Amino acid sequence: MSNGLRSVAGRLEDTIVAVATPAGRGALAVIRLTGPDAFAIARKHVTPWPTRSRVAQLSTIHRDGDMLDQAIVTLYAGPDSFSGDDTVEISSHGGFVVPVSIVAALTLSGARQAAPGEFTRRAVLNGKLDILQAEAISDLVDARSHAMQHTALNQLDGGLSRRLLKLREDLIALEAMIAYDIDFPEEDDGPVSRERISGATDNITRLLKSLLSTVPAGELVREGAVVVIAGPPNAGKSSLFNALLGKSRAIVTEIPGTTRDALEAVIGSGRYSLRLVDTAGLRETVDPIERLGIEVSERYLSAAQVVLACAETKMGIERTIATIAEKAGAPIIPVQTKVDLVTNGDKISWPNSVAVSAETGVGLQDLLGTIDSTIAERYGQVDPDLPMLTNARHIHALKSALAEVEDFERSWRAEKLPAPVASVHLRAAVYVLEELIGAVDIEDVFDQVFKTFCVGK
Ligand SMILES: Nc1nc2c(ncn2[C@@H]2O[C@H](COP(=O)(O)OP(=O)(O)O)[C@@H](O)[C@H]2O)c(=O)[nH]1
Ligand SMILES: [Mg+2]
Repeated sequence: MSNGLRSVAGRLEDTIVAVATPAGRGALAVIRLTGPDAFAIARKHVTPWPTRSRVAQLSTIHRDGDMLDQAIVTLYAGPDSFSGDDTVEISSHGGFVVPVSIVAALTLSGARQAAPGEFTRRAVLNGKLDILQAEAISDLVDARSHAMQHTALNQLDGGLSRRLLKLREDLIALEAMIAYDIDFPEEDDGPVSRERISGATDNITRLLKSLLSTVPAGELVREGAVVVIAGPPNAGKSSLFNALLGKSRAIVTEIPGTTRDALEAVIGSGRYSLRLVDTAGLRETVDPIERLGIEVSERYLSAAQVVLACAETKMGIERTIATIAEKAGAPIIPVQTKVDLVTNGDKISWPNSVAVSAETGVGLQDLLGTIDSTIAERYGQVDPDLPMLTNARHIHALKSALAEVEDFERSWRAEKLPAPVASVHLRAAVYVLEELIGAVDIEDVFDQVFKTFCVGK
């Protein structure tokens, strides 16, 4: 099936159409039509036809004399459109009937239903976006947290692409130095100094490593932070879990029984999405944690980014912390539960502790804020200038590029391999980057050799 889609999606001469908004009841829907015949096809159904590109026009949408809607129609003449081709955007009324009837009319006049992602794919093929930016669009649509939103927007803006293009240029320049060394060893200037080559190699290695250093933070952004709720039975953990789900404006997913011993739900509240984990219940066990009367999902404890140590009393919290501290490397937030029942004198106030009531909602917002800042403090300290790696494809490519550059460096320093053989690793690293950004052009190396070294002198 995916092959079938790909072969259809490859046909650039087709004019494609789709409803860009989710199906269902809604005030408006957006229908997009793009391709070489977009204007000719739409014209049969839109009256009056907009006289200018990029100016919204209220028109009637019709089919065979039948009125389908009154809608706002905007033309984008290629190449100044998202896809690069002539594009018509119709903002119609929403709902189950209107948008579909308009698409049907356009299809009968020659447009084809777009395959998933086909508008963006065209944008890439027409050079409007690179592959990384196209991926960013999908990340933006899938974003479950502000952090993911910002990371995707940075990537869409070309933040990552620029870094990788620079990296590729640096690698090609290094290849050129080696090539010069190979081709003109008897030049007056002598071969390129070993220090210069080592320096350039170090720079490249450093940049690759700094990009890869964002992987843990990027993973957190993409996957969400695992927040484990621990404490004695009856402490109010499940109530807190439910109250936090209710509190967060966006419950993204609820995953019952991801493991048999815990409930997990993803909520988006602050910068990060949180994967809240509640221990489902106490079972007969020889597990020392449970024998001590502390409920916590062991399986999640080692994966936790934050642990909430919940109990009604100071002693209960201390005991919980003592039990889990050695098992969890993650920061622990002491949480006093059921504060609606606690008299003022018994309220605890340690640094970073939070008092909550699942019953009244007191402290819940505070707790979400503390979780957010704890995560940011512990895991979010990455260079804000660095684009964050959140995509497995990117991480894999940059790791292989780094491995190639390190292989080059080793054989170059050891002077074990002749330069032409060592430089094979550089070529491989360049190729990996080119695949990553979707541009493969070997001619660049030659351009660089001539440009940098004035061979004609
Ligand atoms: N008054 C009050 N009761 C609570 C609160 N949170 C939980 N409870 C009660 O405490 C009992 C145990 O709660 P539960 O969430 O099941 O605790 P768990 O065993 O730690 O998951 C239940 O009867 C809850 O109604 C709270 O904030 N205020
Ligand atoms: Mg419970």
